[in-house]
Amino acid sequence: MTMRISRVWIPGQGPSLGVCEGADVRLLATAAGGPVDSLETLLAEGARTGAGIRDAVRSMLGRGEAYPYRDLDRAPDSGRAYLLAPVAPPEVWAAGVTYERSREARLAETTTAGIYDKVYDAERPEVFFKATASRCVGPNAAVGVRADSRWTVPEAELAVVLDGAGAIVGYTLGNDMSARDIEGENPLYLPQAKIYRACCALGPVVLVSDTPVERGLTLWCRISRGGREVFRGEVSTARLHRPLADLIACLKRSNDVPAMTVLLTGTGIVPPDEFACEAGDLIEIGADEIGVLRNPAARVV
Ligand code: DO4
Ligand code: MG
Repeated sequence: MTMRISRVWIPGQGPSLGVCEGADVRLLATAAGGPVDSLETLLAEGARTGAGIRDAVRSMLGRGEAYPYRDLDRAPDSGRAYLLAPVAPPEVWAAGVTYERSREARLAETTTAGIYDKVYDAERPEVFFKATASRCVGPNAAVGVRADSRWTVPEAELAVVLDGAGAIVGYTLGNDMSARDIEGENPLYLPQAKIYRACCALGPVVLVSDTPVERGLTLWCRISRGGREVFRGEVSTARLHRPLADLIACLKRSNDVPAMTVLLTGTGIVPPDEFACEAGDLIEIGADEIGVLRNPAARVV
């Protein structure tokens, strides 16, 4: 059984969690009628009762107001209700070169032959620090293209939300915006290619599931310019070259994982080498089970 949990900005109140029910999002409310403001609060409630996150949700449904999802899926405006990133992660980490397509793309951009081939098959995966909550944006907010990059692309990725023990709380979609020119010039520039203002988009919801879903999703990415599609690609997560459990285990090696850490699992969709993202492009990343994460791109200085 699955459940899709969103986080909604409510004017005059602040963030509130909601659950997708058909075409609506129903807000969760405590017994006292107050909002449930984060996934962390929900997790703590599930742990307190011992019943888990889904039973915690069930006990909080029925009291909250319902909003049509399509009315929430709009650009942030504090005067109206809208979708926030479903989680505010203290840390976002990302795995790299986990799909054959990503390996190919890195080989094309790099001046340092050999490193991407080696990491694809090595025992140790590439896992790097990507972002903090302050550098992440939610649905419909602008995602960043560095002012000093001429070749930036979105990377559509399955993202997992982890608890403090590193167990999977749920799944969402992530955009690991990447400056291919900066990364390609010298691998030591990877942090600059990857970490900057609005470098990561997350959402639209967190999928909570009884069973692992990470091998059975089809992720797609569409980029439109001036209302016209300029790129579309898709990949099955079955093509992920490493078990997700191995990526999480690597992240946890000699490292504490704060609750609500997000791990991006790498991209299997890369636009052709001649494509560079421009301000105003609309980037959509989707999976049937999770929804569509839609963000315009903007230059960040
Ligand atoms: O080594 C570069 C980053 C790779 C990456 O982000 C990916 O494969 O998704
Ligand atoms: Mg990536």
